[in-house]
Formats: sequence, C-alpha cells, structure tokens
Amino acid sequence: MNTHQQTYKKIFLGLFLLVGCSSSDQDMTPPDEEVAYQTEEAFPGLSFSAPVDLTTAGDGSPRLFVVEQAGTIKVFDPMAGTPSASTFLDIRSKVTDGGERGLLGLAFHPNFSSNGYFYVNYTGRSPLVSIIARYTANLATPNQADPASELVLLTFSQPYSNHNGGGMKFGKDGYLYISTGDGGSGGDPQNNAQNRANLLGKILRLDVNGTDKGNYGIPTDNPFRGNQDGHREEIYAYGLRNPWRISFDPETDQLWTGDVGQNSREEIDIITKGGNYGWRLKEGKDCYNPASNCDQNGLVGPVYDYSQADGDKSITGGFVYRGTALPALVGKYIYGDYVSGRVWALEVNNGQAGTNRLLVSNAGRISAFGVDAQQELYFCEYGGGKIMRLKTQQVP
Ligand SMILES: [Ca+2]
Ligand SMILES: [Ca+2]
Repeated sequence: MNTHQQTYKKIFLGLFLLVGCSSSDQDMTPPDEEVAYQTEEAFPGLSFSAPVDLTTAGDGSPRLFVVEQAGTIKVFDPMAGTPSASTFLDIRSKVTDGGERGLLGLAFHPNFSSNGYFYVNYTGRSPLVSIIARYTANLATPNQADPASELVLLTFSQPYSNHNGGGMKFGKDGYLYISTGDGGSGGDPQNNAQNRANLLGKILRLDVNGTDKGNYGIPTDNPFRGNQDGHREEIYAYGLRNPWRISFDPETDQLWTGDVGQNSREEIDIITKGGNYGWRLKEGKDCYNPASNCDQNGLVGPVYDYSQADGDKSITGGFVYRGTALPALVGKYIYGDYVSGRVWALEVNNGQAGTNRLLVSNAGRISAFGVDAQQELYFCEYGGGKIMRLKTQQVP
C-alpha cells in the first residue's frame, strides 16, 4: 500500500469513527487503531523475586507495594530519582509457595493512613489452607510492618495445590472482595465452584470492621446473608474456576476479573452480586460439564472470552484504564495472557464487548497488573522480576 492509500485509509477510518461516535465525543484523542504500543521497564534499577501483585496503599503517598510469591512485600517510592525497594513485610516462614501457591494478594484498609491495617491472602500450613489475615503497619515506620501483628480473619481448606485464587481489593463500599479458585486439580472434580456451602470458586465479600464472624462481619446486603440453605454468607458471586486477579473500575465501580480457563477458553467477567458465572457447567461460552446441553438457566456469561487455540492459555485479569499517559486506552479493560505474553485492550459499552485490540504480543510472563496513585498502569513480569508498563511506540 502506498502512502496515498495509507492516508486515504486513515481518513476513511477517521470518518468512520466520527460517524460511529456520539456527538459529545469531541476531544482530540486519536483513534487507538493509529497508536502503536510497546513495553518498557518502568523502574530499570528494580528487580523482584516472582512478583505476583502490585498496588498502592491508597493513603495519598505515591508508594508502590510489590507482592513476592514466597512471602515478602516490597515497598518503594516511584517518584524517587533512583527508586530503591525495601521489605515492608516478610512472612516467608508462614507461607507455602511454589506453583500457584504463595503470598498471592494484598489490599490496604481504606483508612490505612490512620489505622495501619492491611490484608493479605496466602497459602500455608499442612494440610494446605488459604489464609486471609490482617497485619498492622506502625505509622511511625510506614515502610515496615510488624510480622508479629497477624490477625487471621478466615481460613479455608485447599484440596489441591493449584487454583487458589488470591485477588483482594476493597470496594468503594468499604468491603473487602476476595477471589478464590475452585480448589484445584482439573475440571473441578469436587464441583466446588457451584457449591455454595464452601468458599471455593467464588468472589467473597467481608466487612473487615465487623465482628459477627469473629474477626470480620457479613455485609448487610451480601446475597446469602441469613440464608437457611447452608450457603456461606461470605459469598458475593460464584461459579468461577480461578479468578486469579480482580480489579475495580474506579469510575463505574464495576468489579472485573479474568477467570482462567480449563482446556479451551479464557474469560473476562464483570462480577455482579449473587451472580453464578457458570463453571464447571461452562467454560467461557461453551458447555464444559456436561459437554453439551448444559443447563444455562440463570448463569451469567462472560463479557468476553477467547480461545486457547492461538497459544493464549492463562488469562491475567487487568484494569479498566483510567490514567492519562495513554489517552487512547482510557475506559478500556487492559489485560494479558500469562502463557502467550499478549496484552489486549477490550472496549465494553453497557456490558457488551466491542473491539478487542492486541496492543503488544510478547510482554513476557504477565503475572499481574496494577495501578499507581495516578491510575497509571503497570504489570509484573514474573520471569524477569521486572515492573513493566506500556508506552506509545516512537515513530522513527
Ligand atoms: Ca488449591
Ligand atoms: Ca464462566
């Protein structure tokens, strides 16, 4: 294609997009089809050991916290000229790690700046359990938490070493949301995700300020609160296989997850209260068990799912981008695949998936995405232990 044809194509695309846009959409943001992306190390001097999560404290400080799978949390100031990381918490002696086990999730209390509370999700003990625990940071030494300050909120058995979920985020409602896997093995042999009598294959929601369950409470509007059917009251949504990472869109308050697939499809879900997301009846949009004619009554389908056929075999859920550095991505769900290293931007309008655009195709082992205090997006590259980000490609 010659230059004139390329120009013509761009103009044509631009016209098409203008026609397709609402009249209120009058900013000068280029259509994202014209923006090329690449990845770069965000903090070239810093390396982490098997990083699996990245977050802020939400306390007004720019600090970034990186969760290392073996049981440490590192902290650093990304605004420093030469950022250097120190150990915020070390609970390696309590954590069983390896494979999908380890220290897997971290979330800071909405009032962390006054109470010093933060919450972790890890696997430990023998036989294996998932542990949701609170730790306290001494406000006088804000870059170091006391490993002896543990208060266990909740534990639940892990029948197999894999599929331990691990995501944790506070919602704007002040409640703690936790993603759990189906317990593991393959195909959910115990049918845990559909069984509301246990906490596996679920999104849980806890009131960390409550005490009706001991060290936490059940939010008053949890969907199974007070039920007489033996359902666990902590459950917010169910029917998930391994919702490894979760995130809130700060603008819409929607809770997103990437649910890792079994043999054929990876899926993205917007989590609604009481929703049944289908596993193991369904894997993505397909029936799984039974393999055909599964009863889809009352199931919530994925907002988007993709085939494993092209080598994309393990979704890492990301974030709806609300930063400013990459204007063409604002409002899109940015996510990746751990196996293929591809990163995409999914457009969603009123719960319906639109264009799903490949941004980069070889971003390494993407274990988690995270955002800083300005909502700028990063991801953890598990193999090299680096914190990466997207940038627009320089045109030579
Ligand atoms: Ca497990
Ligand atoms: Ca599903």
